Amino acid sequence: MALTLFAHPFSSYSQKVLMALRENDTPFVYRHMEDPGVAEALAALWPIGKFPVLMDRELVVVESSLIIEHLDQQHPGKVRFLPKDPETVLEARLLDRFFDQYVMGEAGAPVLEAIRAKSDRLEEAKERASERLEIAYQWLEKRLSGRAWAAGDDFSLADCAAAPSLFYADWVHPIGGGYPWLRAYRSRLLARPSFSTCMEDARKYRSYFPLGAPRSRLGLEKHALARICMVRRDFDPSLFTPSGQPALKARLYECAEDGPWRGTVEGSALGGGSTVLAYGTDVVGEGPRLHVHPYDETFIIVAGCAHFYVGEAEFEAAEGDVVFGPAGVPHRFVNLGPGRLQTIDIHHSPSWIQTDLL
Ligand SMILES: N[C@@H](CCC(=O)N[C@@H](CS)C(=O)NCC(=O)O)C(=O)O
Repeated sequence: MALTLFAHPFSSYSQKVLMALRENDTPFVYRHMEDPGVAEALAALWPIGKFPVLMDRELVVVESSLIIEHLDQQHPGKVRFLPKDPETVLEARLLDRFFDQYVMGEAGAPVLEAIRAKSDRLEEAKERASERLEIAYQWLEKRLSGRAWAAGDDFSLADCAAAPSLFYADWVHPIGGGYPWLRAYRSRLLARPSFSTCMEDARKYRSYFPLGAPRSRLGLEKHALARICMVRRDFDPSLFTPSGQPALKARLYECAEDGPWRGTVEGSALGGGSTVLAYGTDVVGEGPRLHVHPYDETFIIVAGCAHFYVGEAEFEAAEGDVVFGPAGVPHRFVNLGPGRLQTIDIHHSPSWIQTDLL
């Protein structure tokens, strides 16, 4: 294959180029920066050591914007990244520079500060980033008003730069409700399949983000929707015969202790049909092993953020979310961080029955 890309799924500049490759289904070999020997191979090609780097047969192409221009010239597809008209091409380049330097660059500054060995200016760096991003958002709001894409009428290089920049900048300094055009533009980019694939591939590296990846806004919106749509059904108590079982109480965990809390109350202890587990961990990346139950399970995320693997499905769940694991479907979850994950897990069974698979 002619093209090889040195990249990492969590890297914004890698995502910019991956988006362009995926827009045109351009075939390429992915050299993941965490695979053995890949960082060394990259350093031999490009002593600066930054990625992405594209190899087109013998030619080494560096810098994300130039890689996209190279693809546009040498491997054109249905989506053209550089507009034909000379005025619009300058607009595309301006917006590409703007997103790289004044959005991604500013958002990246506190991130770099946080990962410095002796980070003593993090608060200052965060404040500075917020001030500068606010100025960038104001400019972009005017610029994007009435537009679908950043330059001209069509998707371009500028939009490839915009997607990862706005995706991450919003984590550092949220794009407020006063920027409706910018927020709508970000949502449009995030929904584009070439970028949503990047987001999915990056998801499992979210714990790398030193300032803490955000809670799922989508999750919150889904909840708000669930509350609005939820219709309670009344029933006629006179037609119902109580079972005669007594009400009982049991202790799941000692909340006077610091936590994270773990504990179990089997349904049989309360005379009920559900077993309740508390599971918590402060260790990012930690979680129960892959396992399966012969009954359904409902997980309530009480604090923090988790990545769930349920059969073929994978998703992120944050504080306030509820996840359903059907009977017989292997599942596990890990703490995505930052900080503590605390869940309450309801096993739809009077006793806890489980087989660990790994
Ligand atoms: N201007 C470069 C920036 C590339 C860049 O900063 N890449 C980051 C990853 S997103 C990197 O290589 N970081 C590792 C390092 O600096 O050693 C481009 O557009 O490609």
